[in-house]
Amino acid sequence: MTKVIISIGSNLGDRHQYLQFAVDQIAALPKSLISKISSIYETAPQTFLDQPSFFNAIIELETELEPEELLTALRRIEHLANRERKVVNGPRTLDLDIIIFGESTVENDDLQLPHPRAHLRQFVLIPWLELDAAAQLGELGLVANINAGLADQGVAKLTELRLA
Ligand code: PH2
Ligand code: MG
Ligand code: MG
Repeated sequence: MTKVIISIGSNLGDRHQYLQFAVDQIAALPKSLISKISSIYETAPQTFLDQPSFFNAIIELETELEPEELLTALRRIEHLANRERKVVNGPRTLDLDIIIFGESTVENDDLQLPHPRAHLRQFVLIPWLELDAAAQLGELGLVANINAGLADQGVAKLTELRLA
């Protein structure tokens, strides 16, 4: 089994429902078991700023799938959630990104692992730290140290909503 960290995000429609849909679909993947789910965080949009705020969370998955098989499965789930690819980094019902896949490094047009922008994004780092205070992001080292070096990006834990 390989431990995988998946970032899930939504900023269109019922954001909570789309994140729960993602959890349910990921839980049903073959040869895979969800081991941890973070709280939901409401997060200010990054990169492309003129869009609604996101709900983000992190899932830890134990899987025997290959990275490319998992990527294909996650894209299918995005598609099932009515995901449309209109604007790069723009609004989406559901975005599922593999952040790390065990200690694998992958570098091709479809997939880069570890995720090449994860170290810049508190909407990934903060919920990940909730699951694992000792988390490591490949060669960049401790997630806690990376996160401490970033300026505040407006990531707020929602206490009234959760994923089951
Ligand atoms: N995803 C992006 C771009 N910007 N900002 C937040 N807060 N959350 C996201 O999930 C997000 C984003 C591209 O995938
Ligand atoms: Mg993304
Ligand atoms: Mg994506």
